[in-house]
Amino acid sequence: MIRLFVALPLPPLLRQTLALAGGGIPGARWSPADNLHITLKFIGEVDERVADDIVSALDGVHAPAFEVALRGVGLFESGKGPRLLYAAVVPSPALIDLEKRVEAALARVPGLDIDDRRFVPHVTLARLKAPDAGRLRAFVEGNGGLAPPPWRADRFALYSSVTGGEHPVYTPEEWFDLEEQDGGEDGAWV
Ligand code: 2AM
Repeated sequence: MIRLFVALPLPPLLRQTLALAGGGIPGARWSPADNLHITLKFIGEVDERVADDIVSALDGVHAPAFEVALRGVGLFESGKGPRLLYAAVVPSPALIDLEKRVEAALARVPGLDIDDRRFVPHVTLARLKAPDAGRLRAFVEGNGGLAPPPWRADRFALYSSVTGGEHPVYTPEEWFDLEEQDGGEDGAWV
């Protein structure tokens, strides 16, 4: 069995910058730079043969390359309080379109039961367990204006995830190119 998810990578320099901004909140487990990405679809544990079918399905995803931007930070809350600190991703039409195309491709793979949670594009900066409330608030307020330079997403990947250590280890197993349009505007293909 292999644990998989589909995601957009972040440029290495941006990953380093975000990782360096972390720290100083007791109760926060910060993502290492290598782990920073934008999940398009979480798949979960599948058999290796199903993984081959997933790669074939994702090979059939055709979508344009597009600009991606991060804007500010936010918190996902559970009944017990904040669980996850993230950098928000500007939800451009092209990004939402890509997520839909990935979802549609995976829906055609027999034996997959993909979660259909609402797509809230984000980059997980830290997982939280009883975080220091004052420090967390200060971080969220201090980074409300986070706006690093946008970058061009020109490929996405099928990542494997190995959990159990201090941090999960994410490895791109297959890359899928997004397509450059000749002289066209950014945006969803019709
Ligand atoms: P998260 O960072 O918001 O927790 C690999 O686990 C990636 O898939 C993570 O970015 C994680 O998102 C995302 N993911 C989505 N649903 C998940 C789930 N049910 N279990 C684990 N990871 C999930």
